[in-house]
Amino acid sequence: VGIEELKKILSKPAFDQVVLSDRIREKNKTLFGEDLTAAQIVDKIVKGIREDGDKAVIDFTKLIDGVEFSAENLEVSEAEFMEAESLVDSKILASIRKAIDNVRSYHVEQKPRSWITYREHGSMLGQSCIPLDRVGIYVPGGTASYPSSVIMNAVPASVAGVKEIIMAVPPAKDGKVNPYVLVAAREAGVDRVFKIGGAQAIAAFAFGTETVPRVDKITGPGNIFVTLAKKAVYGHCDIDMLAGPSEILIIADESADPAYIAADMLSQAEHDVLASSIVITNSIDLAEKVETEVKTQLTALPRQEIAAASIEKNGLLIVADDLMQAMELANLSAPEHLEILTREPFTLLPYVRHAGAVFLGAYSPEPLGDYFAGPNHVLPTGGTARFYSVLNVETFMKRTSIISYTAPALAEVKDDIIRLAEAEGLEAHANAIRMRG
Ligand code: HSO
Ligand code: ZN
Repeated sequence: VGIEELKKILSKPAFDQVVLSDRIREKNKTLFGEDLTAAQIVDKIVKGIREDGDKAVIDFTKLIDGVEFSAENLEVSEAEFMEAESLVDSKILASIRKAIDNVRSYHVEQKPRSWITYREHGSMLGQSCIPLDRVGIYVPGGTASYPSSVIMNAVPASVAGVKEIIMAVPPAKDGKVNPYVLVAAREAGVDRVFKIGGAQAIAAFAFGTETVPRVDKITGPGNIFVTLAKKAVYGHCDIDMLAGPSEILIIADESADPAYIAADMLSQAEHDVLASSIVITNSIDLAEKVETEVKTQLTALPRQEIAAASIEKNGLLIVADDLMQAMELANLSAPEHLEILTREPFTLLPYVRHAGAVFLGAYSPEPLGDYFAGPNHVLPTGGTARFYSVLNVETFMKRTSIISYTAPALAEVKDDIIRLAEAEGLEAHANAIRMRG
């Protein structure tokens, strides 16, 4: 395709239309007794939970997850945590702990400081950074139940100093939760875990129920129902971002190893059929080698079916005129993950305008960031890196202004303020100033 066409393809938002697969649509038709759009389903769930609290949570959990809970066992009990601990492999637990240490020490660097400046006549101005009281972390279930995502949400919240971190995760058919998810939650500082999935969890977080306390902010990835529910409750509480399927964009020149590129593409592709993996290179030779490598490596993957479908639908190999054009196209796409596999990757870094996270050089593959290096893996997708940031400590804090003037400091500025108040026709404002001086 031509360059203009390509630009259009790359800059198209990834989730401006919701297309449910036939399988999901059929399933929902049976569940709800009518053919509803994703937004209508979410609306029904959010309204139900806002009005009926626990009762609606229990009913929807039975309907959607096929699990019958009473209000008492919506929350993961101490016994369940202990069972989870007994099930986990000690080596994996040790790796979880190392990952938490790395993520914690990276995020400690981000912590904003409250500040105060002293002005003339002894007046002061400042800003205090205050952690949120309570946040709710959503962790998806099914094949995407990731202990690493628990860490990536809980650790920055704990570094921020959030008073209470609660979490929701959908129960499996047997009413249980992945033991690694539970252990990671404990290790990373989560206070309470609820076995609630999808839009139900988001609504319970936003409005509170008899069992689930209302939160101030909801973070964490989820499927389209979770994302639409976050959009629906925004304003009742805050949310981190609207997240879509995972993406990687790799800029490579002829010095890059095609096997590394193929492996990194497939590491995204195996997440989801909707995940996208794009390579932009200035070398036709490399592009051809990558294509062959992807085919070879695919055959050995346990999640081959998902990865192959993702590559087939959303994989792109682009040959650009040069690396600067590659960079321009990458910025248009604003990918979640940008890998730069060129001879001198740092020379391109200043041109990166829109990307969730940048991985430089052959030895910084994306899974290093997914699990271990320390930076967060909750990143903006679908082109929203144009305006969203990676999840960070400030996601869990807010800022408050501090103002303290003395009599001489106010006297010096009173005429200006009175003039501005009068210009706005706000006499009471002007009086509040006049009275003091
Ligand atoms: N690449 C995913 C995060 C993840 N990978 C979790 C493995 N586990 C989205 O950034
Ligand atoms: Zn990943």
